Order: sequence, then structure tokens, then C-alpha cells
Amino acid sequence: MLLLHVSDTHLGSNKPSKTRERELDFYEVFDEVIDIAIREGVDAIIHCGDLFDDPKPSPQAYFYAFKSLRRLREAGIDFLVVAGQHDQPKTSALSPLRVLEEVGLAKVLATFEPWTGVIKLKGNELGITAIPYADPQGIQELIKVVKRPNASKRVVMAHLLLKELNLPVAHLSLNELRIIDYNYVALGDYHGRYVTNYGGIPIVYPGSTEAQDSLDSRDERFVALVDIGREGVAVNWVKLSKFRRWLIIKSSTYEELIKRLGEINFSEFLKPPILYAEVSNVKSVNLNAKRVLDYLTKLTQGGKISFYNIKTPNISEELEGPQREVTTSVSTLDSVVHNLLKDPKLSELVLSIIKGSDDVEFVEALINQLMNDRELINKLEKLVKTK
Ligand SMILES: [Mn+2]
Repeated sequence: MLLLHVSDTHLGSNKPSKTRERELDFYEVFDEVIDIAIREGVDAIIHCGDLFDDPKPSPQAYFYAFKSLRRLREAGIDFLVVAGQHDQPKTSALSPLRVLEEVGLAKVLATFEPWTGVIKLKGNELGITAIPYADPQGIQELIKVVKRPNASKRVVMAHLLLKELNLPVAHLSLNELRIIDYNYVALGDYHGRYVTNYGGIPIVYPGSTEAQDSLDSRDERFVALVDIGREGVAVNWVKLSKFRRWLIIKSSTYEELIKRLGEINFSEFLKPPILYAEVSNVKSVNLNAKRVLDYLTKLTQGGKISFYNIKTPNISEELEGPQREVTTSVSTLDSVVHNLLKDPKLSELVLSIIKGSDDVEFVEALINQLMNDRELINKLEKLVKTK
């Protein structure tokens, strides 16, 4: 019995850039999972929740889910799924997973209540205990009614956080899950890859297929190919290649950031990566922000990076772009000076001095002086008015 274990595909997400291009990434890597299932000739895909990113998926999220799952059905491979919190509507509305089931593209084992039963896959029986997402209190009640399936091959499929992950929130420990006598425990909810075992039973989180934020970003992503035979169970990892990579850079200055970016070989990326950087040592309004912005614009226009977010914690500013569908908090030199001085005549005068100067340090000193010295501004204002 060959199963492909996947979870947290979050179809419909477009984080972090909120662009159409980014949304397509999530569909593409899901389609790659389907390719792997067909290539490996698995008996079923077991999806452990958060198939969709939103319990009310958009038409395009349904469109791409249908397209991929139809290919799987045509290859005669079942798609078994339990609901994660993202697949669960908050009200009494229908789970989007039920739509997939109605059109014959998925077997939904559990949306709110656990389920135990036996599924026939290409003539072989697989016993499954399916546990959908529940909050940490609710799961204690749900787990009480869980029974062991009556079949010789048995797996658990659940969407929950194990206490063993040592995260601030957790649902159950492996002890509380009571998993004696199963061959494999397939899990979802945790977006990282995590493998352990419990009395010889593999306990596996394959992790999400795309990253929704920088913490979730990794250079490698996998799905688990699970072979349950008479002799035991073997887990083989299949690498995914279609997800977008992230560049995470911590530098102390803007100059260092530009230097580091200059050293990167962008041709090694299948898709232009997402850049997240933190520049720790920016203490005041810094003219190099403009230089960095120009450099990043050049990189995005040249197709080297797809999106950037540069944080400067000391002055709590953020450069984000490219400015397509996202809002941005980039402060240009002109707006900084206008906001600082208020008087249009005075700010024009100061701007003409700044722009006429090649001495970056002098200009920075001037701006910082103006920012910290009300008196000076008053004097300058008087000067402008007497002219
Ligand atoms: Mn998730």
C-alpha cells in the first residue's frame, strides 16, 4: 500500500505579496504534488488539512483545485482529506471540502467530528482514524470517542499540534493520542517538517507546501511517500521543486545589504525569490534608503526578485514592494523634509541645499539636526519669511 502524505497546501493564499503571481505559486506546487502521486503510482493521497486557505475559497481557488484533482481522479488515485481550521467555516456553512466531495474529487473523512472506518483503495483495505481540527479544549472531548479501525493496515490522519513540538500552543501529546497498533501517523497543522516515532510507529508532519511568512520559509520542501507492507512501513521523502524560495538577509547597514545582494547568484532560483531583510543599524532618516529602493526596483524590474520587505527596527520603518497591489510605507526624501518643516518655501529651500550636495554625511547631519532642533527650524522659518 503506497500513500502520499501531504498537508497545509493553503490553496488561495497569496501571502505575503498579495499578488496574482504569488497566488499561482500555491496552485503550482499543489499540482506538482499531483504529478508526484501519479508518477509514483500511489494508492491514495492522504491530505491532513488546510487544503484551502479560506473556508470560503475564491472561484480561482476552486478552479485550480478542481483542475489538479481531476487529473488525479483520471489516474484512478483517491484523494482522502481531513479538515484543518482553514477548511472549517465559522458558522453553520458548508466546508469547501464538501464541494470537492460532491463533484467526486475527494473523500472527506472528517470535517468537525472524528471518524474511524475502512476505505478500499484499488482492492486493498486501509483502516483510518481521521481527526479534524478542534481547539485544544475541544480535542480532549473528541479524542475520547476515537476507535481503532478494523483492518490489518491502519493509519491516523489528524490536524493538530503535538505537545512534543514544544510550541506555545499544543493539542495533545503522543500518549494522549493513544496510537498503539497503527502503522503510520499522518499529521498536519505544523508547517515545518517534523518526524519522530512512538514505539516504532512513524509520526510525521511533512510541513506546508509553500511558505506564508518568512518564519515558514525553507530552502527544501517535501512530501512523504509512505509504503505500508507486510514487513513494516517505509517513509521516503520526495522533494518539491516548484515552491518559491525566500532570501532572508540580516545586515547592519543599507550598504551591507546592497553588497550582500550583489553577491547572490540569482540564476540558481527557478522563480525570482521573495526578499526579506532586516537592517539593524539604521538610527535615523537615512539617504541610503533611496539608494536601496532604487537598487531593489532594479532587481524587481530585472526579474531577479519578486517581492521585497526591508525592515529597519530602530526607526520602525518598512520598505515594501514592488508597489503593485500592496500598500507601502516608503518615505521619500521630499516627503520627509516636507513633513518635518511644514512650511513649503522652507522645505524647498532645504531640499535644494540637500539635492545640490554630493556629501551624504553632510546631508544626513543636516536632516538629523533639523529633526532634533525645533529652534533651528524656527530661525530658518523667520529667515525665509524676511527674504
Ligand atoms: Mn496550516
